[in-house]
Amino acid sequence: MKQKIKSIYIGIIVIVSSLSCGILPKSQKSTTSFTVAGNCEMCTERIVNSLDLKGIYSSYYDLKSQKVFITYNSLIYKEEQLHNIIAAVGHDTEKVKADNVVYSNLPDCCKYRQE
Ligand SMILES: [Cu+2]
Repeated sequence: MKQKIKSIYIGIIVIVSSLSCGILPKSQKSTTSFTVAGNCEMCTERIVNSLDLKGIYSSYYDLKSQKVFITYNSLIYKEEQLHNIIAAVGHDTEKVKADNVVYSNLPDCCKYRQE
């Protein structure tokens, strides 16, 4: 009898630990921050809006320190993709440079590169 109860307990432990160890699909919440060039409030808005995507839970851009902070689902995005998303709207990141054509189309107040 005692042996039976013991094996039930072990069964429960195995089920619970396999659930939490990823046999079921799960969302993987990750946080990152990296340098992004910007110049004004419009840049802040543009950067944050570009990250308004499914699988990105929150984003914040600090103009003063030129840093972006992102909480995202790492099963959907790799960190490099986040760099590409921001560069695509015209802002250089520490890893990806924005396309010159996209950059030149930014309003003058947003031109952060030194000529
Ligand atoms: Cu701007």
